[in-house]
Amino acid sequence: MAWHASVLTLFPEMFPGPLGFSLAGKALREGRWRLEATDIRAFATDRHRSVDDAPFGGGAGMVMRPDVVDAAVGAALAGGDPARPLIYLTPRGVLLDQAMVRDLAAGPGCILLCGRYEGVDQRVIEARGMREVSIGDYVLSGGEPAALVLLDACVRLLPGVMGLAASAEEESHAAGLLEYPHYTRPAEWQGRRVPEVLLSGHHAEVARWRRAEAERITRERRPDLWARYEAARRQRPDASPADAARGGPGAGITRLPRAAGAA
Ligand code: 9D3
Repeated sequence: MAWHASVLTLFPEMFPGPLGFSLAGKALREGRWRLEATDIRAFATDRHRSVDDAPFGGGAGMVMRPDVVDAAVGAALAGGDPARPLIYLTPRGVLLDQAMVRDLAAGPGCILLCGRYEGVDQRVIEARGMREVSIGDYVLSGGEPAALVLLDACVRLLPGVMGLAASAEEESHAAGLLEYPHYTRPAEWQGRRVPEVLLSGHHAEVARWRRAEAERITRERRPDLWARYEAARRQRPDASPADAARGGPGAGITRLPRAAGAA
């Protein structure tokens, strides 16, 4: 069976959205994965089709009703492999990372619940054993863009979506560093020259320059990744950092041992 994503949302028209284009869109049309967006409002029971209500304890905003959300989740579970993980996208969730993406992509698919308003009644989250996931420390207006991000990250890892060349190259970059900068023709553009070493044809020097640039950029921009990279290098001083960090592609980076204290 193809990898199966079910999205529960008040805005089903947002899907497939950007996932209908490029690699993900082609793979969707080829049947390499399947996407359904279900309108949570279809599970409302009262004549006003209400999906939310005021928060107990007072305060601003509205909360999505547990009975309506539970009915939508039940329908999604019945419409596919019931072993698919259930994920509630919420700013208070655990941070999405490439390890989670890799695990999800390796499974049967997922059921994604997108919140609107202040969020979903906590009891249905607990009753259904949902995993709460955030895509980063910034505030979105709803869970839908987060669902699109999570799905994009998973779908590109499915067999046959990216092609062998791209995935092999990604594996070989297994160093735990941000990428070095890229250049193409012309060799001079608006008075800016491409770094001379890249025109030299000296493959070993090109490789050394790229490694040095990747390290510099990582040190400057991502002290967190840099610390892990250096720790991995200290652990196996005679191995190449790529060997020390082996395990698969990261988030434009590559995979490293978990930082101390990480989940
Ligand atoms: C005023 C308190 N807000 C929490 C920071 C309430 C709130 C803001 C935004 C509740 C929900 C949202 C909508 N965001 C998401 O649904 C969401 C999200 C996000 O905002 N950032 C990062 N990841 C995610 S996943 C879902």
